[in-house]
Amino acid sequence: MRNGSCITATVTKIVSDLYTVSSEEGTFRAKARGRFRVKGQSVCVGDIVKVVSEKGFMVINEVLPRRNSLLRPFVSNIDSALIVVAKEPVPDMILADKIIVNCFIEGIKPVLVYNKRELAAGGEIEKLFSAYDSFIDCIAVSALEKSGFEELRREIEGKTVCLAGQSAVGKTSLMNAILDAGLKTDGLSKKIKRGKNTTRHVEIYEAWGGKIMDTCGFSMLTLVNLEPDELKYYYEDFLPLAGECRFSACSHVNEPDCAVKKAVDEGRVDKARYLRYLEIYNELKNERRKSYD
Ligand SMILES: Nc1nc2c(ncn2[C@@H]2O[C@H](COP(=O)(O)OP(=O)(O)OP(=O)(O)O)[C@@H](O)[C@H]2O)c(=O)[nH]1
Ligand SMILES: [Mg+2]
Ligand SMILES: [Zn+2]
Repeated sequence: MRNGSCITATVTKIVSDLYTVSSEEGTFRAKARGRFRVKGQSVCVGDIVKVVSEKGFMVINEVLPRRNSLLRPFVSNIDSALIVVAKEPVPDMILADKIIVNCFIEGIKPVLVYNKRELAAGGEIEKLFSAYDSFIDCIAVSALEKSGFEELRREIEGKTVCLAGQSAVGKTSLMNAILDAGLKTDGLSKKIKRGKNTTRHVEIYEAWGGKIMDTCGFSMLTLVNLEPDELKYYYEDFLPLAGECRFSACSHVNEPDCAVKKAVDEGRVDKARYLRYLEIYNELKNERRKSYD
């Protein structure tokens, strides 16, 4: 690239502070100007950026406004998040519920993907899906057997998606199976039955007519900038019932004549999901209290 020339490109890979950007002009390695990190606005995979050529280096000097973004995984400008859970490690559905909330806040389509389905006992996957399939797509797949891939392809074709979830659920294994590649994967730690955080960077791959981001697994997620009483707006399974609660501002926690609680009692809303809602609600309350102390 000529010195001083400027291009618009997409960030497709970040390894520590080395960025890969792609544009019609080609694929380049770039660095980010320090001020992005200073302002707390770091660059993430999916960002559309302006890159200038300076003395033989490519430098990212502007991040264009994001259509949407997630902090965990840290990605932007996506259509859907494929939230991967598996037979092992034991699914952390609080984590999945929080990712779903963040997706709805950001206008991203959440999809629940159950991997390693060949290990699951009969009825196990259906039971887990029954709490979600009224409001999001749920698909069961196996990276090992390459099964459920027709449904998976439908979620990817023509879209930009990210894989999201705990370590060792098989995000990179799915990526490998889709690409027929040999990216690094690893098993569960025998001692703690948890993942080993094998993938250490985020990268976009192109396959099946779509763009797929493989990301780093995580186990902690704090919902930021959300009031406890706003949480209910991001529970699409509760929304149709809210009109029947006695109080229009019902948060479905302690209020009398709550239609959501009634639906839980009658088995129309999944009880475990409702109990997780209460747990997340209380977590938000505690966060808030702490910030006033
Ligand atoms: N039985 C079975 N094992 C699988 C399947 N998919 C992945 N695995 C195994 O699960 C382990 C973890 O897979 P990874 O692909 O590294 O998981 P990951 O989600 O990318 O993990 P991080 O990169 O740490 O976030 C590996 O030992 C895989 O071989 C599957 O469909 N069936
Ligand atoms: Mg991985
Ligand atoms: Zn209510």
